[in-house]
Amino acid sequence: MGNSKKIKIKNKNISIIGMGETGQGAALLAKKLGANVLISDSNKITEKMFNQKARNMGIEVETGGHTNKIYNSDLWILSPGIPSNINIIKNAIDQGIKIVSEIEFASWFTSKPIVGVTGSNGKTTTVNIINSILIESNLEPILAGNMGFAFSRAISNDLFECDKNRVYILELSSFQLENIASFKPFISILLNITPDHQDRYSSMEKYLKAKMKISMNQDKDCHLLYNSDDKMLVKNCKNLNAKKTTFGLENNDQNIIKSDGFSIYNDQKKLISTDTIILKGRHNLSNILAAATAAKILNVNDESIANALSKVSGIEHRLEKVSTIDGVTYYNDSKATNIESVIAAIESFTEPIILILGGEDKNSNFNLLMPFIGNNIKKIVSYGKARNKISIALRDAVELNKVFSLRDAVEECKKSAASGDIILLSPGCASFDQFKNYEHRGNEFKKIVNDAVYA
Ligand code: UMA
Ligand code: ADP
Repeated sequence: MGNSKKIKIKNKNISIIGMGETGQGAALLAKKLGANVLISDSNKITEKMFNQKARNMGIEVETGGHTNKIYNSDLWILSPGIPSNINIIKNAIDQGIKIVSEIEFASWFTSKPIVGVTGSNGKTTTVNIINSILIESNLEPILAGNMGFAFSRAISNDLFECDKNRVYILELSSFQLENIASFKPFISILLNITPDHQDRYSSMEKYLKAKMKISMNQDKDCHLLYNSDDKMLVKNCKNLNAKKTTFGLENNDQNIIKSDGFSIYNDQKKLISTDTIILKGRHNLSNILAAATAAKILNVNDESIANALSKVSGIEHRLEKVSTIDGVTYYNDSKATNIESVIAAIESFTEPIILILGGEDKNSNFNLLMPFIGNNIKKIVSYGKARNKISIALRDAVELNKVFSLRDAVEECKKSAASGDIILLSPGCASFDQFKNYEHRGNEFKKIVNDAVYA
């Protein structure tokens, strides 16, 4: 639970670094708590709505560069996109300024239970499933964190009046966990650990270390729920303090919620048949088992869990069916930004796939896709900054064409597509070389596909 009200920030000078969703949420919360707030961004940002609101509230805003004002501070709140090794952070540390992540900061001001979800893949899907289940129960969930709504904003909204049954469900990235100190979820969920963000972390150990911080303050009153199919997690969770529970498709005896692939069971009792669940794919079954187990820990009854699972559907940009044109079905999986999520996508289909990979490389190893190219990958089209690297890694295993843009990639796919095939955008890279973010890339893909319908 949080350190509610123990930390006084009234009249303290707080610098908030980064004016994205995180910085804005943190600035609003800090100001409501009576701090002197400066929000500073290295880029020129013309967020008129926020600028106006900030000015009205007495928040100082500087954009287009960090000035020395940022050092006139008792506390820094750091946005997750800002890596810890840059000069301004080194300077702040030298000057003895305390630096925390926004997740840590927000957690100081609540004592309500937090369910924190981290892992390399499946976080957004799992937090959404948990949210859907808790909505069916007597609990009052709020979803926040890496899914796009800052935890500070949620806490700020609840600051003066909070539902007594409030539960915060937080999607937590490794970036957000880097600078936590006392953050203590009631339930921590570790979904899986596979290579990701190798452009920010110099080793897999460093990435794993950031993820494992989710449980560092948990004691025997807290729960740690982890995937028993994931060897790295099994090894690293063994000696942690929290009460441990597992989930997984391999059905470890310790699991509370199990599945034989056909149904999901709570102990021996059947909760739901898997063919009535809209969310498809083995990876999603794993996410569902994690979410249902968390709900059991929160004492949600079986009926509420089954009701929610029968309704929960896919999330935009995650194996999202776009259209079927001339018998060819297009899927938008723009959020697949690492190799493991591409593998999950490939394994979700038995039909022939023409796969679009590419974008901005995160120092990933595309060779890891080799064993999964198997029978159903008919062709790969690589695009964007990473197109040459992908081509070098995979061109000996399958027909592969390189193009520059996403539009060219779709056109190239079409040349080889036959009725019954799937054209799948599951890029295995970040989007930032040609798009604002993965949503922008996914929306452009859908537009390109749908343009063809009306052409
Ligand atoms: N900036 C500075 N100084 C610097 C460097 C950057 O001021 O030296 C500024 C940038 O100009 C920018 C701001 O900092 O305006 C960026 O902050 P941010 O990247 O942390 O962006 P936010 O809008 O606050 O979004 C963050 C998460 N982004 C990242 O972790 C990169 C969002 O996750 C999250 O939804 C949001 O907080 C709310 O919690 C996005 C993401 O890509 C979706 N996450 C990664 C992922 O899912 O793989 C981890
Ligand atoms: P995250 O929030 O961790 O990025 P999402 O739920 O947004 O996860 O899914 C991101 C990508 O990973 C999508 O392509 C999705 O199909 C895939 N995915 C979801 N769950 C899993 C899982 N458990 N294992 C592997 N891939 C997954």
